[in-house]
Amino acid sequence: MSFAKVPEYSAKHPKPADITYEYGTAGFRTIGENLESTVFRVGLLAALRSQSKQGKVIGVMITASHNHERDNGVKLIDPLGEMLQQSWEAYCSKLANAASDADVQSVLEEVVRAENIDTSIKAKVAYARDTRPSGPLLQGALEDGLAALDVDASNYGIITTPQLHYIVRCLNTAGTAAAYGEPSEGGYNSKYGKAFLRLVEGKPKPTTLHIDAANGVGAPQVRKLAQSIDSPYFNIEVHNHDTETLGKLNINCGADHVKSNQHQPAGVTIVPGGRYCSFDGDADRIVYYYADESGHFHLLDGDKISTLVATYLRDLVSEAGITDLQVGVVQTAYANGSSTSYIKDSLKLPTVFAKTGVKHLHHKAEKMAIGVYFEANGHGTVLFNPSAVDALTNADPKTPAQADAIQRLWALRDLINESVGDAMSDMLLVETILICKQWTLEQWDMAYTDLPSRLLKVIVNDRSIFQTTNAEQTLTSPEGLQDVVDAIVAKFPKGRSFVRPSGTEDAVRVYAEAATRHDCDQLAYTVAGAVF
Ligand code: NG1
Ligand code: ZN
Repeated sequence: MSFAKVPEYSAKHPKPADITYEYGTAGFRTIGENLESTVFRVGLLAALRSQSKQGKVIGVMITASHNHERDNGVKLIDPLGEMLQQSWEAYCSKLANAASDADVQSVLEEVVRAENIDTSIKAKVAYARDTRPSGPLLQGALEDGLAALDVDASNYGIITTPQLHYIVRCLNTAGTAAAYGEPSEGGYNSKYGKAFLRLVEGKPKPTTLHIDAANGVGAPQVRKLAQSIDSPYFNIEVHNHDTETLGKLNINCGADHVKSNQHQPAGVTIVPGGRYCSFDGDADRIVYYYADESGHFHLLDGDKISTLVATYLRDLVSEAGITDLQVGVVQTAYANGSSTSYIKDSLKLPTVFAKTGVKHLHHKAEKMAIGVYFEANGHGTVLFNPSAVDALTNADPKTPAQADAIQRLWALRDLINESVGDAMSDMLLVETILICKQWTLEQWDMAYTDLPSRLLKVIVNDRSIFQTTNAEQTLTSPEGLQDVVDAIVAKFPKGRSFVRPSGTEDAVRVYAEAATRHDCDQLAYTVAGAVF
C-alpha cells in the first residue's frame, strides 16, 4: 500500500482551520457538518489499525448516539468488537488535527513507524451508520478515506452500534473455536432470538413490551428482531419509530432523556401495569420504567438492570453447583449508592468502580470470571471470561437440576452481546429473567430503593482545569475545590457528590445524591455553585 493517493483525496475533505478535534470517551463527536475531514481521516487510520492487526477487520461506526440530531460522531471498533485500544486514541486526535494534506500523510507515516506496521497487508474495514441526516455525507468521506488506501471495505448500512460491534467480532472469529455467529443483521437476529427462545419456552407468556426507540435506528432494527423471533414471548409495540421526519431523533424521548429527566418520554402513554423501555439513538443503551397504581413514574436504570442480572447469574451458578465461579459487578461513580450497598451487603458480590465510559468498565469486567457491567444510564453488558468458560466446560452436574442450570448459563452467554453494551440484547436478557421469575417491573423494582439523585451540567470557561482521581470521584484540580465539595457534602445525611469534566460535551458534570429529594437538590445546586 502506498500513501500516494492520500493528499489528492484529502484535498476533497479539508479540515476546518478553527476546530480542534479530540477522540474522547465516545470517539469523535461534534456538529455533523464539521466532521467530514475527521471521518475521512478515520478511514485512513482504520486501514492502518487493520494492518497493525495482521489484516483483521476493523469497524467504523458513524453515530452520535443520544446527542442532538445535528451532531454526529465516529468511532473505531477493534477486532473482537471492543472499543479501540486506548493507545491509538492519540493517533486519531493527531491525524484529525493535521493542518494540511501533506501533514495528514506525515502523521500516517509516523504511525506506521511507531507501530512497525507492515503496509503490504490488505486492510479490511466494516462500516455502518445510524439514521442522522449528516450520515450520507460522512459515509462518503469515510469511503474516500478507505478508497485512498485501497481498503477491502464492507458497508453494513443503517444498523445499531452494537450490531456493528457484533458483526466485526463475527468476521474476525469466523472458522475458529471462538466463532461468534453469522456476520449479518439476520445472523444477529437469529443468534439472539434463538438463545432467548431456548431460555423462555415453556414458561408463561409475558404481556406487551412497549419500546420507545427514540426515533432512531433501534426502531426498524427491533422490528426486524421481532419478525425473526416471531413468538408471543416477544410481543412488542414500538413507539417513537419515525426515522424519516427531521428534528425527531432523541427529542423528548429515548433512554438518555428518560434517565436524565426521570419521566416518561413523549409519544408513549404509560398506564399502571404496563411494561415500558427506552433505547437511545443508536440502541446501545436501555432503561425500563413503569407507573405504579397511583400513576407515579418509576425508573429501572442501568443499576437496576445490573443488579437484576447479577442476582440471576449468581443464583444460577449456585444452582449449577459450581463453587469456584465468581460473579462480580462493575459500576461507575454515577451508580446510585443504594445499588452499590445492595450488591455488597445483600447480594454479597464483589463490586468495583471504573471511570465513566464503557471501555473502562469493560476492562475491569475482564478481570472477573463473570463480570456484569453497566453505567447508570443503561449502557452495559456481561462478560463470560475464559475462567468462566472453563468452569462451565468442566462442570460435572450431579443432578438434572444442576445440568439444567449449566445449560441455562450457556444459553445466557449466547443471549448476551459480549462485545459491547447493547439495548436489544440487554432487553432480551431482562425479558428472559422477568419471564423466568414471573416478575412484573414493580416486583423487580422492590430489591432496593434508589436514593434521590440529581445530575447537573455546568458550563465553564475551561473544563480542562477540572482533573480527577479515584474513579473520577475526587478533584485534584482546581486546587482546594475538593475540600469545598467535601465540606458541603458533610452537611447532608447520606450525601454524596462529585464533579468531573464531561468526555463528550464541553461541560462539567455535577452528581449528587442524598437521603431526601430536597437535600439532594440542595446539595447538587450548592456544589454546582461552587464549581461555577
Ligand atoms: P460524559 O459526557 O463523559 O459524562 C457520557 C455519559 C457516559 C457515557 C458517555 C458516552 C453520563 C453521566 N455520562 O459521558 O456514561 O455513556 O457519554 O456516550 O451518563
Ligand atoms: Zn448510544
